[in-house]
Amino acid sequence: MGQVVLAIAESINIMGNRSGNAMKERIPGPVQEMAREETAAGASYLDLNIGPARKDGTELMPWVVQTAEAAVDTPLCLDTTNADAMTAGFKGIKNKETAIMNSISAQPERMEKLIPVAAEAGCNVIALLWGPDGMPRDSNERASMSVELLMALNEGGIPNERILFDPIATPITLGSEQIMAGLDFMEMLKEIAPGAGSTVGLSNVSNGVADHLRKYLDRTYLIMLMKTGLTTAIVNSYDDELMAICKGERQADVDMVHGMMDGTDPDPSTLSGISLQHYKTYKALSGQTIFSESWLDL
Ligand code: THG
Repeated sequence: MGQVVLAIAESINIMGNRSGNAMKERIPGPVQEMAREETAAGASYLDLNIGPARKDGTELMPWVVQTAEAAVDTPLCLDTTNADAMTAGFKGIKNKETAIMNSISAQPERMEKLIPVAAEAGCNVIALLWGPDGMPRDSNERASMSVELLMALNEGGIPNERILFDPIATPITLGSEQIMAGLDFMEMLKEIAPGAGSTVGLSNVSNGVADHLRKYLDRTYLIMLMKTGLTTAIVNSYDDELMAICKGERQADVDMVHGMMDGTDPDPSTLSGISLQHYKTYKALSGQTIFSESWLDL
């Protein structure tokens, strides 16, 4: 078995077909079925994403938490931008210490409200690189924002071992430079926050790309991030191939892509199937070929 990435399953969310309506109507069945499916697929955490939930977040988050906990023992990842809903969710949760707070960003009012809640719960925290003016623009801004978040979290009593940094992945449609800059930051993070973990919402990279093609980008991008030591990833656990990569079952593909990142260039005529998909997708993600939706056919 090779390098492993803990999977945070993303599909229980307010935008989803199956889960969205169930959450709004408070119907436990679909949420619990999905919690069992994601767990069976090998997820280490279940993301429970209620979005901003402006109207009823303080009721909805505890309901989703308790509904999931009644079905599975899998650790939960509470995902909302509503700080009051997050606080309410951690009040009602059974397994606080194994849970993840998703997320605390570098916005003063979010840090002030949520750091004490996380410290009290003793949970893990995703530190999201998102500030008062949105996303950091370059690696300097990323570094200073991560230091700012780290200091505030440490001062609030949350040790590095409890923090997962999320550099926020950018879509390939915005260009490969941004993607490679995100990977550079992941390397810097080891020195900025020794002992801290990391996470990335993989599907951000394929945002805006035709649905049937998205999984190829997400899979290769995960392998690229693994070279930087990524510890967790927010994934579609219904993609078996992606889960196999997370579980360390695709070491040959991992070795090939990591070799390409170090400058080796395999002969594509010796590749086929999934390894050829990784080869072509790496070339597009790294900017060696120009990205278009026909990148796999070329
Ligand atoms: N970082 C952190 N948290 C995050 C993100 C991140 N939470 C939200 C998001 N990004 C990750 N979650 C999802 C959930 C669903 C989808 C993508 C990301 C998704 N769903 C399919 C769709 O919309 O086509 C299917 C929906 C359905 O079930 O119908 O793409 O980056 N910290």
